[in-house]
Amino acid sequence: MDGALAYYWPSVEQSLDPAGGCTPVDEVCTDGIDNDCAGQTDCADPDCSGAPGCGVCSPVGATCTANSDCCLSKCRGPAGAKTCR
Ligand SMILES: [Ca+2]
Ligand SMILES: [Ca+2]
Repeated sequence: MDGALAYYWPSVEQSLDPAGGCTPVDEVCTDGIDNDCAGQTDCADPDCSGAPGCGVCSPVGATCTANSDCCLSKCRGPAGAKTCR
């Protein structure tokens, strides 16, 4: 491209790119960036469902093995049959 186009290219390129310059890559669930350009960032992105650190938790009544499994951090009951309370 010649000098004039090279000068204007950044703004032209931006207008041509509907994602606003976002280059889709695999979502990284902990960086605060919408890596895959899908509009949801980190834990809000379905790609991060179940990812470590995304606060996926079991509701009351669900089976659990540790307090940290439960939204309310209460995993109670006999061994092997614990449920979130
Ligand atoms: Ca991300
Ligand atoms: Ca995303």
